[in-house]
Amino acid sequence: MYVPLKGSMMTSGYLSISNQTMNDVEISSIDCSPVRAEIHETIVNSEGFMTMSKVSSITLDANSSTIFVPGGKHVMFWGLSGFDNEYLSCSFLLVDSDPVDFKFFVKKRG
Ligand SMILES: [Cu+2]
Repeated sequence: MYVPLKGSMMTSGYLSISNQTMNDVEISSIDCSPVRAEIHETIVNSEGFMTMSKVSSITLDANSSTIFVPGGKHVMFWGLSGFDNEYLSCSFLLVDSDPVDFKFFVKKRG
């Protein structure tokens, strides 16, 4: 993820996730508190405009992976202006399973 552009409250983060278990895993949401974060997906609507919307959940089949990329799935963050740590701790909340903790590496711009 990148720190927000100057004057912007929002920024986005990208990652890849792999499910190395024998079971399907459903990610219901992300928690990066105290930073507000949501899983989003960029979609092109019927008029050809790019919009993004909150993803209600992501299902990862057993032994599969998914990649968050610009123009696709991403994590949206709010209120990070002035954030000065190298990492942001987050966790994915799973349906029927314990949360998975991980860290975003926070890149400075320019
Ligand atoms: Cu977004």
